[in-house]
Amino acid sequence: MNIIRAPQINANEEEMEVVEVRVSEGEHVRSGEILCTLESTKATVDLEAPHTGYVRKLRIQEGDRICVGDPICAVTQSLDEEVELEPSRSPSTLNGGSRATRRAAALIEEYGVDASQVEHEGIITEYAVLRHLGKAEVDLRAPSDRPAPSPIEVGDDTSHAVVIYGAGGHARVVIDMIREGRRDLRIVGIVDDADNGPDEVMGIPIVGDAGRLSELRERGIELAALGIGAVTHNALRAELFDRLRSRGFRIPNLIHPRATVEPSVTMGRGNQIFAGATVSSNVHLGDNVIVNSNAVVSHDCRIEDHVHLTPGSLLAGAVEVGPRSVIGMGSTVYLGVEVGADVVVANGNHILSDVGDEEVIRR
Ligand code: JB2
Repeated sequence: MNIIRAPQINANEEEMEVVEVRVSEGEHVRSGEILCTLESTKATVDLEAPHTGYVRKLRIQEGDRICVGDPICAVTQSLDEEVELEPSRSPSTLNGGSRATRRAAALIEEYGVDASQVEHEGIITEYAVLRHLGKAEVDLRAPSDRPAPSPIEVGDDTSHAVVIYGAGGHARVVIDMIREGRRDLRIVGIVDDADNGPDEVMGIPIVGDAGRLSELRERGIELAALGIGAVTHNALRAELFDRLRSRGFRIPNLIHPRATVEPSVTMGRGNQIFAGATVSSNVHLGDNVIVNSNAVVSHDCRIEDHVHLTPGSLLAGAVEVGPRSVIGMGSTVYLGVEVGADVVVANGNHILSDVGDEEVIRR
């Protein structure tokens, strides 16, 4: 077992902020995989897993302030291994000694909340404060002009409830795909990070930005779909997918009822197979692959995580496509060709031989 602790980022700086948590409790990580990102006033560091194993007793969440040497989590060889972490020295930012996330602490200050009255376990979260404010019938708008976060109707039965991340063109396609192909699912809302975006998309309310994902998860929403296609910046999809997973969401495969997917196809999670697409025999799709409208993936292809096969692209048999690559509209890839990682094949190309990592193929 290895206990991961907050490092000294700068001399003479004892505190830092957790800006991103990339893993969740119990998740299996590989050696070198980034666990979280920490920020001091002068620098940002990515903390890596020292060895392959399971993340246990994860203590931190986005927005926390922690102290140098505080335990962050343990990485164990098995999920059965006993783990004991000593208490953190983290800031007791609040009177009375309770710990709160940065956002929770800001709300407590803004609305003059008595932190000892906020129902919580462990660290006080933003959601715990909002729930307290709701119960206390405080006028959320009074102290500032900022509108209060809108309440999210999740309903009583959250077992088939799904949240969509993104509110643009791709989200619209994903919404229809769920409405058409996964009638068992209920879309409860959209989160989107854009400033001044719309209030709703095709009748689904936008309930806030990614900061509300943890709240949704806490309220029992287990499923999420990535509604951002980011066709010109495909690596973003990988980041956002990881963000959803690190918040503990399950990301189901979405297959349009008018796509053809042979029974011998295997796939990970979070894949999206659009109307008119064909995924043929013995194909393997990793995670978070988009097989867009009318794309064809012939027999025995292997498509790695986060690949986007855009509309009308055509892969012959036994083609391999590396992680995060994009095959442009109407492009074809010849039998058995290997396309590397982070490749972009622009629209209308015919790829007849292997393509190395990070190459950009233009017509
Ligand atoms: O850096 C970002 C970012 N940039 C854009 N971070 C986060 N978290 N979100 C980002 N977004 C979000 O992507 C916007 O807030 C908005 O929800 C969406 C952009 O919408 P747009 O319609 O421009 O793109 P899209 O990603 O939904 O769809 C593109 O990709 C599809 C595959 C479009 O070009 C479609 O035509 C295409 N079919």
